[in-house]
Amino acid sequence: MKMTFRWYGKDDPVSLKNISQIPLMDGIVSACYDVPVGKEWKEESINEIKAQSSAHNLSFEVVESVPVHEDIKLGKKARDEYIQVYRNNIKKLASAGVKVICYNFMPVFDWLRSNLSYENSDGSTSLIYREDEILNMDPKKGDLSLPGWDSSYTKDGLISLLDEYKNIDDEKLFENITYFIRGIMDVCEQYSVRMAIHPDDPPWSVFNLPRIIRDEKNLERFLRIHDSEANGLTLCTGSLGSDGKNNVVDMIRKFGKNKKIGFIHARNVKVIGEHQFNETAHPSKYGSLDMYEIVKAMYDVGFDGYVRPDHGRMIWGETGRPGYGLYDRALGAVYLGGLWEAVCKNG
Ligand code: DNO
Repeated sequence: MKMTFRWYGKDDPVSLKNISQIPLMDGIVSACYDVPVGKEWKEESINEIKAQSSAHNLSFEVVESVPVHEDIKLGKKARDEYIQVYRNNIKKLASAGVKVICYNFMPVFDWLRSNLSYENSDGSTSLIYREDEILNMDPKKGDLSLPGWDSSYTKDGLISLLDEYKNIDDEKLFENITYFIRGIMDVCEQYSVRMAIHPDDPPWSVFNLPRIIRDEKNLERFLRIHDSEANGLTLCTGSLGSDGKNNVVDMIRKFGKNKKIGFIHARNVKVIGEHQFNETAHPSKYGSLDMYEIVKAMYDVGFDGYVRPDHGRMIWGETGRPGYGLYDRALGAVYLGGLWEAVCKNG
């Protein structure tokens, strides 16, 4: 496995120098974050990220994300143009040496949390999710400010977008994702790029929006759309694991064996109740997931893709982008690397 770290570019308070000093780090995961969804990325910008990371001895082989335009998810007429743009972006990224593209197919909102700085008893802060609090916020009134959300929507834009989804149920969304995948796979195969879809986070419907990338059955159905290494998963342990019914270890064994996992987001999460969870430090002791079993499953299936520690808590007085500070993620990376060394040595 190759250990990576997400880097948000020049404005990220976590520098490439910081990242390169983390033990066991092979590369970064990044993107042209300033390009609006549905627009082509510039070769110069992609190459700049590559040059900057190489200057710190870090590879740049994973992009997170190339976002999918809502018209594609909605199955609107303009989707063909946006798919063409997506194809062009895949080609440009492949030419710069990118091997894996992480993306998601969540309508409107990316990941959702009710509190971005919940104070733990030791004074660290975590991201947490309480569904009752989320449902008390009204996205149409603009009282929602969420970590993974494209905040460039105007209030009116958001209201009409949410209305458009009234006609989209799970089946329709599956139809639209099928159209998208079939529209890009030839380019991915030709350029040896692996698409790695990120699970919905949390993996259930929120605000009545359909969410389909959420459990083993649906992941299997998604993978059947096009059976190839180019059509794979970002196995995010924390997203899938926030639904106690998902068995993340089994999923890694099942999908990893068939070479369907290109990228793993490894983090722990403590399920508190139905649709309630806290993000925790990475070690098994703190959450509901057994990180040793997760890493063992990766090893047993011969996983040779990319891994990154995922959201960390804020510790030691650090401030910054929710979930994406330096310290706790760095501890997570080294912990995961330690587990990996142990399972490799034990065989
Ligand atoms: C959250 C991230 C997600 C992820 C996208 C992939 O921390 O894991 O925002 O990047 O869903 O498109």
